[in-house]
Amino acid sequence: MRDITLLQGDITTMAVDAVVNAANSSLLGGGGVDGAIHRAGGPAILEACRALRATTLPDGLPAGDAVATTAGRMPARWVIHTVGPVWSPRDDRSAVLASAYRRSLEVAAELGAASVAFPAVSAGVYGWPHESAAEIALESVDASPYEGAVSFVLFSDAMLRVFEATLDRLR
Ligand code: AR6
Repeated sequence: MRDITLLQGDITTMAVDAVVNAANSSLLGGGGVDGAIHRAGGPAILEACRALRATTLPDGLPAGDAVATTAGRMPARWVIHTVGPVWSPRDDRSAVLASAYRRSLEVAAELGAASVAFPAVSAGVYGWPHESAAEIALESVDASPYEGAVSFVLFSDAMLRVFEATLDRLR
């Protein structure tokens, strides 16, 4: 496995080139990490998202894709907004979640970002079971050709432990 750093904390404080936002397709804000990023970065992020909606993304950002904006007042330079799938017990949406990670790292490479921090995409409001969310996250990052540094910043100690156990198992 490639080197992946696991940390517990608030992603909005991270001094990395790009922080990834677990957004929704509207790109116009929400709760969870999305709300925290917009609060910490200030109005410049929403302004940039509105500009995307007015130009290249009139229908919003589809699940599994990613797009970058300024990080406003956060220490990071960019926010890479991605949209994870909503968990479904009937429908296997794992490929969409994997795509959210893969596309985020493609955008990071296009930006020239040397370091990227991810939250656990889809593992909050979108309801993805934590062990599965961690496994898809770590495997997708491992499979990506992105050459920069990748970290996961998990909000709770419990989620950090899930990611640590999963990483141990995959190694
Ligand atoms: N830093 C790091 N992780 C965080 C932070 C933070 N500051 N705040 C929350 N988390 P969620 P989703 C964790 O719900 O499931 C939004 O309303 C959180 O504990 O933010 O992809 C969007 O607008 C969880 O482990 O994202 C969408 O509508 C993880 O981040 C919807 O929620 C992801 O939880 C997206 O849902």
